[in-house]
Amino acid sequence: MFEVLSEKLNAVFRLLGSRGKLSEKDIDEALRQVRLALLEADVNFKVVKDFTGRVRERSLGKEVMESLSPGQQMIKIVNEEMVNTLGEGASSKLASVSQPPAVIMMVGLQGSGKTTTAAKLALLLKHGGQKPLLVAADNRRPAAIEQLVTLGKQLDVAVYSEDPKAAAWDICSRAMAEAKKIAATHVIVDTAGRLHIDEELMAELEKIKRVLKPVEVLLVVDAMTGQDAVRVAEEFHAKVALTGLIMTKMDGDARGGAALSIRWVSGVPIKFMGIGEKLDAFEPFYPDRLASRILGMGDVLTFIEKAEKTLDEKKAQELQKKVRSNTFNLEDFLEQLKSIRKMGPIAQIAEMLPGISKIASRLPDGVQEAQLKKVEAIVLSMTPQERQNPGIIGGSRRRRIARGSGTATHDVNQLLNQFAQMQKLMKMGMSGKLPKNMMGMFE
Ligand SMILES: Nc1nc2c(ncn2[C@@H]2O[C@H](COP(=O)(O)OP(=O)(O)OP(=O)(O)O)[C@@H](O)[C@H]2O)c(=O)[nH]1
Ligand SMILES: [Mg+2]
Repeated sequence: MFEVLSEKLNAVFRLLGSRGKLSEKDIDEALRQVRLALLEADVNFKVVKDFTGRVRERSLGKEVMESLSPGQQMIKIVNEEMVNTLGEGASSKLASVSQPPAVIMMVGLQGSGKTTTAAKLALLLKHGGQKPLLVAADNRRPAAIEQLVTLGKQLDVAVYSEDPKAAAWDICSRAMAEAKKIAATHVIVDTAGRLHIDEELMAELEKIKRVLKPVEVLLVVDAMTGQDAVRVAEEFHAKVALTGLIMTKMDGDARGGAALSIRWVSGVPIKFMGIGEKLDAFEPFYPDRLASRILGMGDVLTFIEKAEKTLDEKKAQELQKKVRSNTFNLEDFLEQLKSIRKMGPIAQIAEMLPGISKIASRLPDGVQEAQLKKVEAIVLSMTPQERQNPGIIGGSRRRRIARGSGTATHDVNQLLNQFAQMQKLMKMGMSGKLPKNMMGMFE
């Protein structure tokens, strides 16, 4: 996601971080490079100007100039102002209603991902214990109705559809009756898209809106369309009063311009993002997480969430207990390793981790995987006693383990040292950040 921008900003940061003191000239030079990187990523020029202006003002203030590590302070400010640009404090939660169902209307241009996203949102709600009803109000193409019906079947979510000859607003009003009948908690309405914004499309959307009285009108925008997406958001917002944005195709090679400009320019919060064609490739939008991803600080929080989902509840609790009582041993470590591998391709996980994300891109394919295998082999070559109590592993045992696992004694030493360090960290009460520490072993 936004690799080029990330890389350029990181180059600036590396330079900044290595400086002892910063002069006004240093700050301006760094900001000039940040400005260039943002403009090259197709970020709206007004957004860039505002952003660098805020960073400059704060960087020249006491908090940076008088601090011990001015470069790092400045990086912190860049991070904070980027979060601010992306919509600090914006809630990605859907509005709730006192009388269900909550109606969510999906609008957007053709091919932006409305139908797919409607299904993704339904799946997310279903996983959250809700009962969504999908409504096929795109009667312009019979295939569109078919598409939604198929998706609904796939997800086991109810879909309301009719003969495409009926008017979209009539379909919607009957869909509402159906929603009451089946006691749906949410009604997600898929509407027709056009290649361009036109009067007819807007008139239809306004009419549907009057019938549905939605709590959410979500504009689905394709992140790959850059500044066009920003313009589309402004126009839709002026006509149908949007409550939120969903950025799709964030997994593609979008440069970042749309995502970084759209909130600031339109004033509408981004609520979710689509990160793939699969129906679970969908995430609530967190400005702070995206900012740290762009800035190459890794996305520890997303990673932890992913880890938590994979680890089953009970195991997680056991683990917590062990960490707290400081009886976490190499056997538990191996268990952890296996669950980390269950989460998906290591490269994808690595991208979310601080430190690793930077080196991951430079490693040839397969090295990460090989690293994990090596650690696994070493642990498997230990006896159960050794795994439970690594303290007993002296020189001759280390040599035996290295031989048994096809590694060098040096590898075994390194693993044991890092494990000891991790235990120390855990003792210091960093138990909440377990996955990060685990992966820290491979840095
Ligand atoms: N890679 C990727 N593809 C996506 C994402 N969201 C949607 N798509 C793809 O984009 C294409 C268009 O998606 P649709 O959901 O049909 O778009 P739509 O807005 O309903 O299109 P119309 O109904 O024709 O206006 C499909 O091939 C989707 O699989 C995403 O987050 N990532
Ligand atoms: Mg569609």
